[in-house]
Amino acid sequence: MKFYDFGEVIDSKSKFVLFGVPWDYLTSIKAPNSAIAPQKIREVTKDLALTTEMGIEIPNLEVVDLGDVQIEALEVDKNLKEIKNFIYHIYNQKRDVIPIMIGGDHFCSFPVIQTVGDLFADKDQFGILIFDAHLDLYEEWDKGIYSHATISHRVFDLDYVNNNNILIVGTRDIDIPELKIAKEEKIEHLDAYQLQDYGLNRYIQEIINFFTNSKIKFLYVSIDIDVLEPSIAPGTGFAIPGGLSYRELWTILRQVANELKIVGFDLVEVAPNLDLSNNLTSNLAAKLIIEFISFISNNLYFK
Ligand SMILES: [Mn+2]
Repeated sequence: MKFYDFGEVIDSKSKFVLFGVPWDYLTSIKAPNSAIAPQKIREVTKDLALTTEMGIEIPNLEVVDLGDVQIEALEVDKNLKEIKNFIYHIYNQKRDVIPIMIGGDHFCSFPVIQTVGDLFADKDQFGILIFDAHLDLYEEWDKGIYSHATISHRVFDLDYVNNNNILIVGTRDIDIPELKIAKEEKIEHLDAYQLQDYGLNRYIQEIINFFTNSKIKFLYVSIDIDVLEPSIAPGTGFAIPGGLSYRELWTILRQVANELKIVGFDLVEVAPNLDLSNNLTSNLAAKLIIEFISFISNNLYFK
């Protein structure tokens, strides 16, 4: 089953190339299963309607679903290489496409961000926006420097990433060592509670201003599903109360896609075995992905 039955061949019209990373070895929960999320999120799309909320016909969006990267759970270095090579393979077929990764745990985002960033010519204009309940800024966690709780730190360690081009949004479960690192390195985060304090419009403006003040024009967006309020996205390993609503995140993505050029995005940490029996979290993930694609298309086509 492909995501919304999209084709699997990149051609001259392709704009978005979606792929799954079925890998959850680097999570720290005891019963991980985000590895099955890529397939589950594809599966639920067969029962979802074929227009976006704003009336775009989904089959008209130029999306290709290349399937999943070959993963051997315990082979960390090999998997990182496989993921990188998968993206090289995409760009070799068409350079100006937008890669979309469905995880897997949050560490799956690291090789994707690294590859998209490494290959991006104008690094001064490249930024990273992460939606997450957590900072994921531990230096090491659980299995070492590679963990879903260290992903933001590993991204921050990339030589073209600094506190002017990475922003973490929706945080509300920050551990003491992470807060210390964020303060020392001046890594900016907009906490979930600030959305209520500021109101949605100012919150969005804070996000956009952060990047435009740094002259960032091109953005990679990483969405950890746990940024959302767990009552609407229960199928995830670390359910932290006080998250964003679906509509708030939808509105933020809509505005961000309008103001900045999105060069890649991912959605991670959906755990289908922890979901409700009506697949609420997988449905929500599929909707968010297709809605975000439609917002980006709108910007590509009409600006
Ligand atoms: Mn995360």
